[in-house]
Amino acid sequence: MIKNVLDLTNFSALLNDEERMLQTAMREFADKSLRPNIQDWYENSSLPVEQLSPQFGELGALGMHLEGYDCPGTSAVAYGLACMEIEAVDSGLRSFVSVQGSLAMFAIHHWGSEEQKQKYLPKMAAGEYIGCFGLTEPDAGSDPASMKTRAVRDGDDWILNGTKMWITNSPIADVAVVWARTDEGFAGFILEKGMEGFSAPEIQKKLSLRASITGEIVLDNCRVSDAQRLPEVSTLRGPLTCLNEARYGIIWGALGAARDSLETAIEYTETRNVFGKSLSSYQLTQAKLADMAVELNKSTLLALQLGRLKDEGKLAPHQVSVGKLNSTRVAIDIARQCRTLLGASGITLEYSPMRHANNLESVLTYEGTAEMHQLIIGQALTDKPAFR
Ligand code: TGC
Ligand code: FAD
Repeated sequence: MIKNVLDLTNFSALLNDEERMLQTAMREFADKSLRPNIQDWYENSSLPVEQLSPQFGELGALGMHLEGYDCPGTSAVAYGLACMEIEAVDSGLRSFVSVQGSLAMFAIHHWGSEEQKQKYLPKMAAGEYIGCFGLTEPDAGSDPASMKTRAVRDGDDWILNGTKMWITNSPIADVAVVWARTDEGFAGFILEKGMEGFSAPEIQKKLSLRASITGEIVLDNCRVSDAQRLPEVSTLRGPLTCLNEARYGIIWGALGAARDSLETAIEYTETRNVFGKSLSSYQLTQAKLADMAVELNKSTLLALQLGRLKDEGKLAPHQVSVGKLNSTRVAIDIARQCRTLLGASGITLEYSPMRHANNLESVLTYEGTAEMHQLIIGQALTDKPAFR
């Protein structure tokens, strides 16, 4: 009997030693330090980020594939595998790693000045500073070009006004990369906790991604020096370049949630007796398991192909969309189908599939909704942007 569902395509043989080693280390950390606590974190909607952040830092999971500034500089495939292992526990945990490394740190690494990189990146890589990334607004989600947050120049400073919404980790962040409209186009600013005119109230009562802290960023005449502006950005290319990175991590991460759901369902159907024999011995059950395993294996091979392209520097944004759209759709379908196999037991926190399915509602929506990725792929196929 196959124990690892990805053995159906001998996936592991396609990885190199370093990648396998990093994956094992991340899985061991996840099993020891994350999995035993996840039910409580999810139920209480209270992730101890300040405690976890240095642990992720020590493991090298923050800014994992960035070069220099105390970042590990691993391959994109190794980073993807880490996302997979972390999200196999919970999407909220992978979200923490994505927002820290692929959004906040990447923005500074890619678009920041040397001084900004030296000041922030080593502390963020160590998990000493927690970062967030504010692009979405109450009335501008899929269409960030319609953002209302405004930065106006005032001598050597800028004055920022506006509200960002649904921002992972904003209530506890030490460093917030915030995007605003200017007279010239768009700009990114590195804001710090405690600045006058900066507040970040938490958003409560979430039914999804409960093991993750989400908030607003309210800027009320927030004065910030020009030295805190990311100097290399003046168009939306700035934030959208960062999104490519986080979307890439989701391609792998969502499949971790799917794998964990499937493993949970296989184990459950072996031990659950219905009509006199184990649930796993019925053809209908096996058909469901087989279809899910095939989808998961195909999707993981796609993730690897996209990861190899990224490591060669050849991954185009629309190819990231192919992976993000596929992984999130496949994962949410698998998590829901696994829940059916668990019957009533599946609606409790004791089993992971429904928690994963609830989380994947957010994962399907953030980092570009499924519809946005269809439109990005549609544009690549037809040369006709159909967003507006
Ligand atoms: P458009 O006119 O096409 O482009 C504006 C400028 O950006 C460039 N560009 C990109 N650059 C890099 N990567 C990409 N993927 C890019 N897409 C576009 C483009 O070349 C242009 O540059 P320039 O310098 O020539 O001006 O932009 P548009 O306004 O038509 O928008 C296109 C669209 C709809 C695809 C884009 O707005 C989009 O992707 N919308 C979805 C928004 C989104 O994904 N938001 C995510 C917020 S962050 C988040 O959700 C974090 S979740 C937490 C977690 O990950 O755990
Ligand atoms: P809308 O843009 O209002 O979309 C609503 C519906 O309309 C969707 O189905 C969408 O696909 C559809 N739609 C929109 N435009 C079109 C069109 N042209 N054609 C057809 N259909 C269309 N953002 C950040 O900046 N930073 C974060 O850290 C962050 N973390 C998040 C954490 C969580 C838990 C969640 C849920 C969201 C987070 N987001 C974050 C916000 C996320 O990126 C947005 O929710 C997402 O981009 C969608 O925007 P919206 O919610 O405003 O939906």
